[in-house]
Formats: sequence, C-alpha cells, structure tokens
Amino acid sequence: MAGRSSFLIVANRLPVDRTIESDGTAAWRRSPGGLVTAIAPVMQRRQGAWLGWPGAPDEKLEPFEQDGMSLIPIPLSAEEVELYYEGFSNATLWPLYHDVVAPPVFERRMWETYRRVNERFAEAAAEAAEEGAVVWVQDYQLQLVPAMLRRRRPDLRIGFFLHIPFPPVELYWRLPWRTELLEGLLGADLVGFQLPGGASNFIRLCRRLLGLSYKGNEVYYGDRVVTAQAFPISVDFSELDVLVREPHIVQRAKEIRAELGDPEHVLLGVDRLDYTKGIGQRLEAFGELLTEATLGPGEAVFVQIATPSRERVDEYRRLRDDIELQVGRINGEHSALGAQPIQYFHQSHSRDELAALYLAADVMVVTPLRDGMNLVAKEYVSCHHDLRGALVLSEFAGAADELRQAYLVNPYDVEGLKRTMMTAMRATPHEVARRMRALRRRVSTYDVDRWASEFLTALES
Ligand code: GDG
Repeated sequence: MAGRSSFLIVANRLPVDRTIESDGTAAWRRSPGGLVTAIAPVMQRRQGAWLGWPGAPDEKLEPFEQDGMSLIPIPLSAEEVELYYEGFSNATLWPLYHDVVAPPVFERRMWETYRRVNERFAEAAAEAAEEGAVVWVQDYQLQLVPAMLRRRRPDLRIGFFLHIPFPPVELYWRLPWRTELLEGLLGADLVGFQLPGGASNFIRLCRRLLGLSYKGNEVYYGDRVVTAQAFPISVDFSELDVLVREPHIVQRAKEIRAELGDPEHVLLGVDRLDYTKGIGQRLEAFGELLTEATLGPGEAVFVQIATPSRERVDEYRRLRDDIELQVGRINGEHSALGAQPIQYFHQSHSRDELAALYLAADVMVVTPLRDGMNLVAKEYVSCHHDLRGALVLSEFAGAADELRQAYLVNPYDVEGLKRTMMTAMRATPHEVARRMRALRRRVSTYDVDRWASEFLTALES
C-alpha cells in the first residue's frame, strides 16, 4: 500500500500555521506547542502522517511535507467552520465539558454538521492508514471519528485523547446526542483523559447510559474491550529550560522589568481569552488589593496576556468587552502618569517573548474555573531554574493534581484569591525556592515526551 502510513494523527488542525515570508510569499511554519514537538519524532520514525484542517475555510490543498511530517489537509467550508467548529465544538461541547461556566447551545444544525465533518475526517484517515496502522485521534472536535473509522477499518489500532475535562454524568446527560457521542468514543481501543476523574466519569457513563459492564479501567463493549485511562499532558521541559538560559532571553526579562518601572512584584497571567480561564476573577482580586491599599501605589504590576481566541463565538465577544471594561476601570482608578497597575494585551506573543515574561514574573497567576490541564502553569515552572517565582494555581486546573507545591486556590473565592496572591508575593526566597524545586522535579520527570510515549505504549500493548 504505497503512500499509506503506519502511524496517523487525526486532529482538528494541522500542526502548521501559514506565514508570510519577508519576500511576500506564503509559507508554512510549524505551530508552537508541545504536542507537535512530542509527536514529531514518532512521526519521523514511523513515516507518520497528520490529518487536519489547514485553518482557512473553503481551501482545498494537496497533501504536503513540512519538517519531515506528511500533512494531509482536510477542507472545511465557511459554513462548516461556523457550525462544526465555532458551533458544536466551541458553543456546545466546550462549555458543557467545562462545568457549564457558560450556557451550552444545543442546535440540531450544528450537530448534523459536526457529524458530517467527523465523517470526512474518518474517511480520509481510512484512506491514509496502512494495514494494522496506529491511529491517534485528538480531542473533543472529533469524538465520533473512532467509531466511524473502526466501521471502515476494523484492522486499525485506534487511540483517542481528550484534552479537556470529561464531565460528570449529570452534565453529560443534557446532551441530546449523548448516546451517539459516547458510542463514537467507544470505537477506540484506548480512550485517554487528563485525570483519573475524567476516566471514571467516562466509565460511569458507559454503565449508566449503555448498561455496559466494566472491570477496573476496562469497559466491555460487544466483543471488544475499551480501556479508559489518565495520561496527564505536559510540556517540553528541557526546551524551555535551555531557552531561558540564553543571553537574549535573560536580557529581555531584565528589560521587561525595567519597562514596567521595576516594581517590587510582577504578576503575570497568560491565557487564551476564554471564559473558563478565570481572568475576571483574578483581576477583581488584584483590583481590590489596590483599592484596599494592601498593595501600595507602584508596588505591583499585573501583566495579563489574553491571546485572541474564537472571536466569532458570541460568548467570547462578550467576555472581551467585560474584561476590557474591568481593566479600564481598575487602571482608571489606580494609574499614575506613565504607570498603570494592569498591563493588558489582547495580542499573541512570540515564544521567546513569552519565555522572557515567565522569567521576569515573580508570581504566575493561573486561576481557571475549570481546565483540562493548563500548560501555562507547567511552562512557568520549566522556566525557573533560578528557583525564583511563585505559582498561584486554581484547584480546578488539571495541573493542580500534580503541582501540589503551588499556592493552590479556589478562584470563586475572591478573599481567598487575594490572600493567596499576597502570600505568594510576601513569601521568603527560601520558601519560594523550596516549592519551585519540588514543582520542577515533577514537571521535568513527567514531560510531554513521557506523556506521548506512555499513551502510545498503552495503545499498542
Ligand atoms: C487545551 C486545554 C490543556 C498562549 N498564548 C500564547 C501562546 N500560548 C500557549 C501557551 C500554552 C498554550 O498556548 C495554552 O495551553 P493551555 O494548556 O494553557 O490552555 P488551552 O489552550 O485551553 O489548551 C488545556 C491543553 O489543551 C493541552 O492538552 O492543558 O487544559 O484547555 O502552551 O504557552 N503561545 C505563544 N504566543 C501566545 O501569545 N507562542
């Protein structure tokens, strides 16, 4: 079967972004992020291929090679982007799976498009896979693909990994298409979750909704066994650890502090602008610390990077307005000429600039209301070989299961948030170093390579 692959990744997006080079021509560049880094070597070893949407609607592209990876573009029309991606994936499943912190939209047209697009991904994967190949399907946008693919190609070994939380039965139950979606996942041999809690929610659902029996983490489904297991995702620790020692990053971190007016405390938030990330809660807490004069004028600066995200989904538009109003109010009340307590950026930043910001920050504030894992917390830890830097981390981030030495906090509790942020700011260097050392031990041991290899070992065993 010439041209077919023995290892396939199936994901909503291809791992490349289109860029315009200095001479004006369009090119592709590998997207930043651990997932690609972890999987690229496996792809190269096994002649792997990656199937995904190239990112622009109504574009039909031929398969191409980039950085030693075979990329197979799956086209989406503008209407499909609206109904499958912005609609069912990001207005239905995303809020439902994140504790309904925003109300999910249930629309039949969105569901039907989701099913049709999943069918297209499954068809393309069935075409591209050689006999007995390993196929690894990624995330909530493609939950029907495992079963659709198995119907076409029972010879394949199929894995699925969910990057976001898997909700408790009571929430999942609301989905009008709950049975089809669950049966979609059960097409896989191995279903991976960030946390053991996700895996047990899934198993409980299999029993309640389909009456399936199970033993330990194995669910009996017809004549097959489906394993549900946790594989906490991580970051490329050593890449960041090396990067932040480079002179240009060290220099840039110094400049950042100087540009901020050399305050005593630099606090940092880095998130996609998403209502699950608890950006409003942390700014509210910071604002109150200023109003109550717990923090004096110029004592602390909060840098909030809010990377643009899903800007065509209504809930995200409202969120942007709310956050920008809040930032404006706090800065309006507490700025001095040339000095604003919140530095807010609705822009994306380069990887280098992000690393310099992590290095410059005394306190990293990660306060999601619900988060599958949260890589930002692990990236911050990876950047602090100097053992400086305190991590304030929400109990509702998956990362809190592993990063027990962080300053853990309930983001719904504004007083608790204020107290914890102050404790982190006032901690002695010795205490900060003790915690950071323990955090680094964890992240350096369980890095993203380990995540990918443990998943693939389990899938192939
Ligand atoms: C989902 C789950 C889970 C952000 N702004 C910029 C930028 N970033 C990078 C960060 C980090 C990544 O984006 C964000 O990852 P998170 O894990 O924090 O959050 P989600 O995007 O919601 O990710 C999450 C993850 O999938 C993996 O399974 O952990 O729970 O929700 O790497 O550094 N990168 C650059 N410029 C930016 O402006 N270069």
